Amino acid sequence: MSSGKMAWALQWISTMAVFAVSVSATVHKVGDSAGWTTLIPVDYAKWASSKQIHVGDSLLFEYNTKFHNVLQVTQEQFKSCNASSPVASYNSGADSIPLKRPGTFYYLCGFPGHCQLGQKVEVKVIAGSSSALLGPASGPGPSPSPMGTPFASAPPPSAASTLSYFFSPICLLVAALLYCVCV
Ligand SMILES: *[C@@H]1O[C@H](CO)[C@@H](O)[C@H](O)[C@H]1NC(C)=O
Ligand SMILES: [Cu+2]
Repeated sequence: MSSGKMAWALQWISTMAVFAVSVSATVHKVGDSAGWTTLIPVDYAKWASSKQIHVGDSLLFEYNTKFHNVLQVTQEQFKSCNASSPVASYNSGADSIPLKRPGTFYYLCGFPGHCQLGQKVEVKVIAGSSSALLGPASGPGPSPSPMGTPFASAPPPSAASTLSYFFSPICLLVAALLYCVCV
């Protein structure tokens, strides 16, 4: 084989390895194992404050569509549980919402009374993508006093599946395969 090809392949592999690290997007399941519900009194504010949510991550709302939906609203409407003119609405029962820019985003359930019961969540999205393979930023994270929370029994990382764990082995495998084919 030519050394040119070899160099190219190595270059490509290292590029993909960097890509694998930088393209890490975490899926944050709202409410963790409880999901998006009123059946269990989930403290969604506490849930949100326990997460580090970055641009590029996404939220996953899972719920029974007979009883719930997801409406993105403004801060004012969030405060007053006003569902009359949402910014965006979702009703698939497994809504994946990509978070494309930093800022604070407000979601509530539009079914009568549910927001008042606490089915509302305020999400702060931090600039910069999460880098699971580089540092502790999106690891298990800071766990704000687990004491006194009746429903905090779920292990912290269970709900947040980090794509980078898939990405890096897949990228490296593809790179290795291509390397074998090309050289
Ligand atoms: C809800 O929001 C709409 C649109 O902003 C507004 O017209 C309405 O008065 C609000 N309702 C309440 C009860 O605040
Ligand atoms: Cu609801």
